[in-house]
Amino acid sequence: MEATKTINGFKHLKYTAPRHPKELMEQKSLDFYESMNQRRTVREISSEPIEKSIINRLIQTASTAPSGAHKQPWTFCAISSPALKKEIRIAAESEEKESYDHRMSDRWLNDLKPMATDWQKPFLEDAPWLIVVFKQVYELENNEKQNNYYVNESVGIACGLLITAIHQAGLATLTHTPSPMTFLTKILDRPKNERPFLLLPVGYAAKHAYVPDLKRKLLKDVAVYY
Ligand code: IYR
Repeated sequence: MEATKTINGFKHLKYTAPRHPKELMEQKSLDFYESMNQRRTVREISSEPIEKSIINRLIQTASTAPSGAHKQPWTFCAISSPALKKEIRIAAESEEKESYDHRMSDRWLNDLKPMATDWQKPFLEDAPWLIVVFKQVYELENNEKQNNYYVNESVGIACGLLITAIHQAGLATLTHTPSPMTFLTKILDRPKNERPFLLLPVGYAAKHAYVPDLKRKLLKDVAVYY
């Protein structure tokens, strides 16, 4: 079989998926599930430094995500500057205080009680790195706006891979979505085609970190077989 072929004038490469014997597949899928089942949203992050080379690789992993028409409509802003982290914390806490005090419904506040969250976000300064993920809603082609495809799905999948990569590196994160989060566009000086999508502080879990005693839904409650 040829190593390459041409379709619509584009080169395609022969693909060989890595294939495992059945028992190894059983073992690897079980091991990976058990490892991922240990992932927890951690709100207390240690200030212990993390090498930039690690952050680079986590972002490279996230950027392997599939995306609509392979547009890869994402930008990962990695912030370690204490001054910028402080600026982000001040802006986020100001929005969060308004949300907790006035914008969120009683039902919402009640649903958050098990998570023990409030408007204060010390992890935005404690974490050695903040990764702010932006989605690129359109591209500029010859000065014309061209919308990207399935942007939320694509960037959501990339964030899933990022969270997975962070966990498997032995680090902790949480999905932080201050609302509204337009202040991030300004502080990070992002171009007009980008919108903030998710903010992930990255670091070691603090030694004193506690997480709520949450239970995950069982397979029978999340899967339907036909
Ligand atoms: N964005 C707020 C509130 C919040 C909302 C949900 I839904 C959560 O699962 C957790 C928090 C905050 O970060 O505190």
